[in-house]
Amino acid sequence: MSTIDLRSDTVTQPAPGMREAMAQATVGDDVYGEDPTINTLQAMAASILGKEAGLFVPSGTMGNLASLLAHCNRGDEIIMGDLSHTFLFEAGGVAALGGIQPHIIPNQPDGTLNPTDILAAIRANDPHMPHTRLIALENTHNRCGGSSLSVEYTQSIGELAKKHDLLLHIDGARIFNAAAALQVTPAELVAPADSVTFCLSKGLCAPVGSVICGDAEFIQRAHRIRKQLGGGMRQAGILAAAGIVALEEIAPRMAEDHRRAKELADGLASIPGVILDPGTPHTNMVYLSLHNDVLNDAKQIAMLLKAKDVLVGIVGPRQFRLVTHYWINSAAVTQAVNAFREVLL
Ligand code: TLP
Repeated sequence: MSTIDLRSDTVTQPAPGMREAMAQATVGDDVYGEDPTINTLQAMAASILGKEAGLFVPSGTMGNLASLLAHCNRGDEIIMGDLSHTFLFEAGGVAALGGIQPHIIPNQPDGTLNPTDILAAIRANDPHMPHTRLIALENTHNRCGGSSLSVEYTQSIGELAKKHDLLLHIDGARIFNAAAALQVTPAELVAPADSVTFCLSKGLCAPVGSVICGDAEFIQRAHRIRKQLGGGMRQAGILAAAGIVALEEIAPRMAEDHRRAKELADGLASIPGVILDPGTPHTNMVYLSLHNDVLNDAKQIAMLLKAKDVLVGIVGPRQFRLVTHYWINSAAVTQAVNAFREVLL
């Protein structure tokens, strides 16, 4: 029996066709801008996201970091959610490496930032204060259940940003999931943003990489910063080749992962001891907690599930995140639900 890995969509093995594309990729020195496969991927990504240019980077973390460093100066402030990935899980990179101060406001349960909170966080033009430079959104919002931010909401924040002379960055690690869930194009979702990072190595199944998109002048600055961060890769077209397959073949099938997440949530809903988060799943993530009657905590339950070849993400003392992806089919969903039923007996 093969292991059912629901810890994240980052665990995805390359999809069929990727290894072959990688083996056949034409490559060059990308620090010189001479890798044709990377150039193709960047142009494809920019065109899909409706931006002028793209930049291949090794990870989502570097994509966000290089974008934010390209936009901000030391002492600037970024308004971001208290549950955002950049605030919680990127090792404080913007502060440590950019001297940029995160100004944290509450994420609403649906992943949005309240415009009133944003307005209250914008600093006055006063030499005592940091300079507010940028608003950062996340779509889909990982810690808010994988929820999607709508086109209308993003537009309203884009307008607010413009009005106050601020920039807008979107951590769109899973923007293709958001687009599928909302039945809109990724370009519509990021139109108001000055920059966006999306990941090839999550639900899109590529082994490595993310792409930053924005206008050509911004991408030029991000390119230099990528080099400063040590992310200037050489014949990395081998990696980009998998990214091209991801955009052509995997991006169009995101809704399938969302259907599987729904099957998973429906199966788990009938198990005593499981409390599903309200509204879960919004996309490819199922968030759930253990009922107080369950004596084991999340770590113990995860170990019991592991013994049944089911791996789950632990996100709190009694809380789990289960993520569906290309390698989770209906049989895997059934097996995972059965495993939960057995360990929660
Ligand atoms: N998220 C990972 C973990 O770090 C939590 C996961 O398993 O979901 N933005 C968002 C919204 C993300 O969820 C992640 C990764 C990143 C950025 C960072 O991407 P990588 O791991 O490529 O640096």
